[in-house]
Amino acid sequence: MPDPIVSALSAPRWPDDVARRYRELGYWRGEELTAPVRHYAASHPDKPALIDSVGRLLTYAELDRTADQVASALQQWGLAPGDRFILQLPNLLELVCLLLGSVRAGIIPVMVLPTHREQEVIHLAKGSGAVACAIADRQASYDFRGLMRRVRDAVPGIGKVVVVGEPGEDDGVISYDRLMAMAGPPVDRPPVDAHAVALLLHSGGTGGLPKLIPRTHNDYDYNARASAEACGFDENTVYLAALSAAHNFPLACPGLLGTFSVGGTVVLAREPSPDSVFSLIEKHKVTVTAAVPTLVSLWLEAREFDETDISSLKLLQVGGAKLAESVARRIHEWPGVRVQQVFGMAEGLLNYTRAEDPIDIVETTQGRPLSPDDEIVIVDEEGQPVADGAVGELWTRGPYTIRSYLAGPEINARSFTPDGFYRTGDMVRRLPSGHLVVAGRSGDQINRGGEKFSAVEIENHLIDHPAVKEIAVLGVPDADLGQASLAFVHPVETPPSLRELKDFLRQRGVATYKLPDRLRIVDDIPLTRFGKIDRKRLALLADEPVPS
Ligand code: OOB
Repeated sequence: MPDPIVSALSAPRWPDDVARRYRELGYWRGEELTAPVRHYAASHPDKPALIDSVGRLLTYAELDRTADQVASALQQWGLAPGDRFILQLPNLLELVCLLLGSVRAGIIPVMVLPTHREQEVIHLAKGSGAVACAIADRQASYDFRGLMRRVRDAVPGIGKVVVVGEPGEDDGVISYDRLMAMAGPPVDRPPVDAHAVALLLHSGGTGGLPKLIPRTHNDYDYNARASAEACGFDENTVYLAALSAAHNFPLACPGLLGTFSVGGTVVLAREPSPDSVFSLIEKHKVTVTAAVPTLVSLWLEAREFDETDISSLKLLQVGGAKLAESVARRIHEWPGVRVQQVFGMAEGLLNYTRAEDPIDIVETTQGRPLSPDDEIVIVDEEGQPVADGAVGELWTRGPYTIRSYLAGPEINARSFTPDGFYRTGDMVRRLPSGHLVVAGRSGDQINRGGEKFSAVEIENHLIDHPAVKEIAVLGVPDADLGQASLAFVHPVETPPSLRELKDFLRQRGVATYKLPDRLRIVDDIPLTRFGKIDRKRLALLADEPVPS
């Protein structure tokens, strides 16, 4: 019987006539995603392509050669084109080399965040049918080898692990250096089909755990290249990846891949603390970086006491969660820095404010679509278009927005319309200029400082806690995070403490950012007439003062 994941990965993703149109319009170039690195290796071999936080540097020629060596080594190691390969690494040179090398070899990287734990990694590993993974030995005192051992107990199909650092003694585990020693001389590989899936991203999650997002060479190349153009990137761009490069925003919006598409230089920050970021900006004359609003607030605060020379910085992209106008204005007090709002999603659609937009548009909207062929509809609860300027749910399709998840038919039927629009779950309104303003979200997704997760996922765990009779988790406004998570618990008898609930989730291997920030004990959980948690009434309850 054919493997259902392989069949789903090789299914056509856009209708033939639509795909033809995107090719004719030049959005899809038919090139492999790493082609720009090859191109600049030929034309500008000595240009710095990649620098990490400890100053290791690869020129375009070196990066291109290393990507080829990784491709060869992965094949020698036993991976074949089409195999899925989990990358869970901090922002290290090796992450970029493994990513480019696997894409070149037709091996499909599965981008997993370093903050993910057993629950998420096991889910993404099973869903992708992964056979190998790459991790760091430790990051910020957390031991990823232990995590991977537990993941492999649950997903025995992961036969191979490559560790950047100390590999340990487990079966099938080797160090990055040993992997690279397997590389053979360059070989002619058959050309990669640009319509094929190049990599798998993951969604923030609604209605449960994250979903896998298949991005093709064609669409992701366009995503990165068109973004670079819209954001004014060129060969003088020095882009600092402060956020985890496994995330779509720093990876391709325009991020690393957008910088490579114009022959610029990428600098990797191992962690996004103000000290590390400001000193990297000073040292490498960084011109642009990207952050979520909570991180920007942290940088703004730190800047009050900081004297590092960051005058090279010209553009600060902010996205992932809504940027408050007041914060946008504070950034504009930094000399020479322009803000760009980015409202994007791993599923595709990207909205950017542009350099030529008036300042109030930049400070108060989340931008307008990247592509002339991004189709946008804003609909009411019946799926009918709302009046101009009214708030509704954003549906979209276009040359870099997926038509289906790597998931079962029920999930896809819920997430996409029959004519291929992705139902984003984002509530927006559109200005006459085409700029979108994000008004909130429908459904159960919580956006905690840019890190998204499904309330339902956490509810499904906490209902198993012995002290919990009924449970609901809700995103509530929070001055620092934008949204914090509040757990409403109807207890069996003695109410559990917040600490107990957090420990319970931690023991189950749930990522830390998903643990509830606050707890409210209640006598019952309001339900809709369909028996679902009534999140609207809960939001009203959340606003009420806690009874003393
Ligand atoms: C980015 O991607 P994801 O997949 O982690 O999250 C997507 C969701 C959106 O559907 C929206 O709910 C929220 O994050 N979001 C924003 C936003 N940018 C994203 N909400 C309000 N204002 C914004 N500027 O978060 C992402 C992907 C590419 C570029 C930038 C962000």
